[in-house]
Amino acid sequence: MDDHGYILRAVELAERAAGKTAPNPLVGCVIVRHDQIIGEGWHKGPGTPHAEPDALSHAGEDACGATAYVTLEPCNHHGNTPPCTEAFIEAEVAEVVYACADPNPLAAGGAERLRQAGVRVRHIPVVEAERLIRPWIHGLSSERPYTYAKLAMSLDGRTATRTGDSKWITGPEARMQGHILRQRTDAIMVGVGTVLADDPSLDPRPESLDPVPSLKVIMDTHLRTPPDARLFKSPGRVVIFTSDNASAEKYKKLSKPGVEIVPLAESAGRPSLAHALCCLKSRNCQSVMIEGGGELLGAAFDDGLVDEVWAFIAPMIIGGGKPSVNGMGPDHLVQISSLEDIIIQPCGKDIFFRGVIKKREAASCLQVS
Ligand code: AOF
Ligand code: ZN
Repeated sequence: MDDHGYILRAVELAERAAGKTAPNPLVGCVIVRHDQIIGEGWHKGPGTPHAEPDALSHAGEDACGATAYVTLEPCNHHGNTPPCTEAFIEAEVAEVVYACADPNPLAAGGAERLRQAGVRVRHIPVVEAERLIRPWIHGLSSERPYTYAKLAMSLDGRTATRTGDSKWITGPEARMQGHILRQRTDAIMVGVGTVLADDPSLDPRPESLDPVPSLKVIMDTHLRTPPDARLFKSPGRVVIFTSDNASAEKYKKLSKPGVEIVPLAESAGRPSLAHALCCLKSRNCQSVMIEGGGELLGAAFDDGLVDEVWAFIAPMIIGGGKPSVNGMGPDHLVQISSLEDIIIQPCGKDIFFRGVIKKREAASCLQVS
């Protein structure tokens, strides 16, 4: 295996903790000697060892003279754990190869510290490693979580027919992949229209997968969520963002253990989405997936609140019907949300399309309500 291959292995390891490390980054590490992997590690969440000491603990004394491949520059600070730079120096690792520089001012400077101690250091940028930490990097400078817009739609961008018939547009493979994507995010958000139309469980995990429930979030201006909705029965806490003048009686009916109702000032007749996202950040959500419906996704795009799109596109034309993204949309093409770093893959009979929104002015919590 070459340098790139070892970094990709470290990315693969880091991915195992996707959706579990907030507010920390996903990080993976492999330690290699004589072209053999002698230790593998990844960060499993706040308070647990960083990827590097995890990998070193498996390599043991063989780490002396070895090369360590890390997806992120080793940290150089005493945080929850001691600096990873010191762990490498102590283990007498000969070389450290990292894929992304650490932009966190608290922990940065690891490469320099290692060089000073006589360790060879190389920086090899790898796009898969950069993708891994996009939500975390976003979080270092934003007051809201990184947001994914998930679309499941026909080729003409519809999620239902004119009469609302919508089951199923995408196939079982796409739905399974959708569940896997749900696991990667700290919260799954839907509008109340989707709750009323589909009664989704928003269960992030099919039974076969290891369960760590994401937060289930509903945008519900008038508290129309039925108290017996399926999403209250699946694992995970629920947050309902509502208007600050929602009915007290409905509020009482929905108040139960594991459910938090957050009244927010209205913006354009509904609780401000930007404000709701900021509230989620303060509840340790690094990433949020907005699943629908078209109204909520439209508001998210209109307000410049989407960072990345995950779309499942079914090979069918519905015509008329319900658009996957509603809202106003911009007046001119120069203002549209265009995508970069595109990935397109077949997914059963459907196509999976993923892309990152090109940067626009960030909406702030302070501009809203
Ligand atoms: C991680 N896991 O595997 C690596 C990190 O507060 P601490 O001690 O957990 O430090 C968190 C910072 O350490 C983090 O923001 C990043 O800059 C650096 N590297 N963090 O959580 C890891 N390698
Ligand atoms: Zn560290």
